[in-house]
Amino acid sequence: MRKFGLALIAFLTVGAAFAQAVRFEQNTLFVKLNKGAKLPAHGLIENSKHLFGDLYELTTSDAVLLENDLRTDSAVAWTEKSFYAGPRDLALPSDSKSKPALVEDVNFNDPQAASVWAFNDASRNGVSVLKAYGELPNRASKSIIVAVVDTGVDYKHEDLAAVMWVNKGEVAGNGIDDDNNGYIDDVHGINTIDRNADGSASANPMDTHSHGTHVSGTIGAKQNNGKGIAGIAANVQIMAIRTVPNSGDETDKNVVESYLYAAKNGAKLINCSFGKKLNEGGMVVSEAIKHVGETYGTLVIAAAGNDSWGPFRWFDIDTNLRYPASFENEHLLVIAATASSGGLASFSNVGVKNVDVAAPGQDVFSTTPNNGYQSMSGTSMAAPTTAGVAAQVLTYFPKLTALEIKDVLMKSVTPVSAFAGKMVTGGRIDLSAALKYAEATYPNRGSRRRIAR
Ligand SMILES: [Ca+2]
Ligand SMILES: [Ca+2]
Ligand SMILES: [Ca+2]
Repeated sequence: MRKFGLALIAFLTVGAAFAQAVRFEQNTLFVKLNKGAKLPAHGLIENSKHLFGDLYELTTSDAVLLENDLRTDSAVAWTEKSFYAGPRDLALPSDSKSKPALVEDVNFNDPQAASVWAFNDASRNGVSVLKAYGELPNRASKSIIVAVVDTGVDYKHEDLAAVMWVNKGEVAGNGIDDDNNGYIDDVHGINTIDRNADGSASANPMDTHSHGTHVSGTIGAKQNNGKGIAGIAANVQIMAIRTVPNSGDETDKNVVESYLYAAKNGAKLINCSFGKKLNEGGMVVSEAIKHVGETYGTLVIAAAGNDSWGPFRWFDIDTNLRYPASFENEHLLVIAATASSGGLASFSNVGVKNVDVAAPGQDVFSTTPNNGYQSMSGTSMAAPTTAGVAAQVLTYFPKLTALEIKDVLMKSVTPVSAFAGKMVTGGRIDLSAALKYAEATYPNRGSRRRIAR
């Protein structure tokens, strides 16, 4: 059975690779220069944009010809095209048969908060959200910006409008880049899919799918507003970046731009509930993740992917690579999905090297566009559960570096025997334990202590 399964998947993958290998943006080429080298002049370079370090994004009429010339230039370390991810379904419908029990003793006034089963204690397979709110650190709370790089966000949703990031230096709708960050009218974020005539990202990140809105509610839906649900994090701002088309198929160029925009504009976490099978180069996106981690203290949290089913369970992303999840990159936290019964969600990818932790991702109840609420399933939902926990820890420990917040989340997991050998930690994240671990291990990274009255 196993042998048959491998043969079949090899067949499917070869077909997919053949169809997708040639799909890249004709007008974009990334170039990494050797240290200290200058960008060579070339007639096919129409525009050059410095990204960071020795990395440039070139605009050209012919990426293939330009790459052929530049890759052998003595100034050039490597070149890479901007590849498409390939179309795919973004999330799985929830299985109504597995509807989780309502959470008991919810003390938020939000009418549907009891449907967020991740709030349960570890003994009930949750991430101890309610428990953590009963024992908050004796520290001041700082607002944390989380970038949701996704299909966009319904920033007018009744349970999200109040938690949207607002770019305070930007005046909406006046056609001017008031804060001079390179983006006109970017009040809640940017849209890298729908670009202006000059090629710059547009300003409206409205969700025309539902994926990004669902992800956002899990992280930070407004607590105690008498509406909808409660997000995991209390003091969070959602930065909306529309980069994943409704059909999947995001490009490396847009992903890199999203990461850089998020970090430069203050996001400490980037939720990345997407991934792809092919990565012909794979260097630019990984370098961007490292750059935002090292330079801005921004951690990228990525979904492990949903390829497990039937004979392909458990689908191992150490050997069947998925990107960004399979990058060997310490500035990346990769999340598997759990079910409310406590086990791994049947669709979740695994990988003892490339998957770090697990978090609730099946039957996750959250916000959808037009003031809607719905259950969805996927590692796409496990990543924002983790981002919400991370944001709530950073609220009290805002000076943690990207590697330190990753360390806190990984060291404080609840071990689950069935997860051993399937991910680095073999456990499910836990907010209560993470806050205690941060207080014990990184007290100097905390906000000021409150004075007891
Ligand atoms: Ca601006
Ligand atoms: Ca403006
Ligand atoms: Ca609410």
